[in-house]
Amino acid sequence: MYRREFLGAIGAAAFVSQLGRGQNACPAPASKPDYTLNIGPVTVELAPKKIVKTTGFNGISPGPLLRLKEGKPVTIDVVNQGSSEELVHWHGLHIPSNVDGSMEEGTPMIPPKGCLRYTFTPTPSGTRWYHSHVSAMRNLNRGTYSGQFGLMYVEPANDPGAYDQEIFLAFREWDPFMSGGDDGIEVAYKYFSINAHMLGAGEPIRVKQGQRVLFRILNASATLHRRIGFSGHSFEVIALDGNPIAAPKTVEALELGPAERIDAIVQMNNPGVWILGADNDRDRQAGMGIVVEYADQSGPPRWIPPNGKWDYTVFGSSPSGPDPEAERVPLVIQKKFAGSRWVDNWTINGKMFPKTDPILVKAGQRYRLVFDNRSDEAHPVHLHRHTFEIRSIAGVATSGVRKDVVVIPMMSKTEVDVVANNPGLTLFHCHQQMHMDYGFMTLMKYV
Ligand SMILES: [Cu+2]
Repeated sequence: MYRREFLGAIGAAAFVSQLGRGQNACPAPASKPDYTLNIGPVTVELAPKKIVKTTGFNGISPGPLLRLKEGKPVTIDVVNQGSSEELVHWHGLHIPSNVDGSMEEGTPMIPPKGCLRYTFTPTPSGTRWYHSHVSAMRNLNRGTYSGQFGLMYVEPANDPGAYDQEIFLAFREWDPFMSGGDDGIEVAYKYFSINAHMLGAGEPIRVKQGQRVLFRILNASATLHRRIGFSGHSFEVIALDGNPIAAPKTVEALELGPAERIDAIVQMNNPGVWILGADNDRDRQAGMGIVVEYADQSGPPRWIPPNGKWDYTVFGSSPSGPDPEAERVPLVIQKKFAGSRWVDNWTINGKMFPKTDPILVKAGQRYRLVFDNRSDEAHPVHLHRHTFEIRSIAGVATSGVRKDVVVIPMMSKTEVDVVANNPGLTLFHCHQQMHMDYGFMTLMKYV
């Protein structure tokens, strides 16, 4: 059995094939890939006797760190050893629709025992990640509920690298289950970790006084927002969603919605044994923390809750000069109660995906997406294949903060500018898996 699908696109090609028995790589084209990701069952030992079974990449979860170079084409073979259709989304890259990893944009699905070769040129540089982009609905073994995710870093051509250590941290919940009742159903989790270990179960981060340590932090949650602190220390935030900010700012607490990333440098200037972790006591005590140990220090790790309110606008600057010419695109977000003991539905301008109206754009034009969040929840909304700039949050104007996910606060308006500079179908959705699956999604279409 052999099937080919070449979808024309400049600089990229997606290639699907059926695997014969015993094959473990895309059989053609004959060239070797730079990376291979095998989708299959994994067992994660978060701590002694805290064992999770899920689906992951290459026998582990999180999957391997992918280090790519900006502008250098890469070939990644994804082999699906699982039992259902899959695909991988390369989150935060400006790449063509047919390799972006979203069925709604036209990326081919990988059938069970099939393989897909993704070839693309990574850009822009920065902290990215990759994850399954299938709809899960009420199956909590699918999509971002599963262990199919990993960190990806796109190295810039010139990295100033003013740090002594670089550490990647993925905050993550495990073993999801449905919880709730009469006022709707939500997802709860049994275990919590940073990377693949619960607090105290893995190796500590070992530092020396005077070091500058760069943390590249991902909220890999399917559904939960996260507030993070590092006892006795503060974070000098240098990038949001991998995109450098003009003037780094120092804060005690970081907050990330699902899929957001923060790069921050910590000056190791307070010798001791400390906890970096979730501010939420219950979640941290259930595993979401990591010990940071200075050389020649010992004793039980200490936790001190962080102070301060997270606010994107402190990382931006006041807009100066006239507002750029941009067409306004109103997007009203509402929750629709779907019945007790059922999952809430979500609408954009009154419609659920796939019935939502597409956002129509012309190449080269600037658009101001006006999110009017009329619900009592904050939403981490994500635009594929583009980077946007935050222009205002709840009435506070800002500029210079470029992201691919923005948490839109409840009952308020958030504005972002996007330049339509990457033609092709582009998915827009809430990154809260249950919101996305139940309506909160639409397409941006170039006309
Ligand atoms: Cu949402």
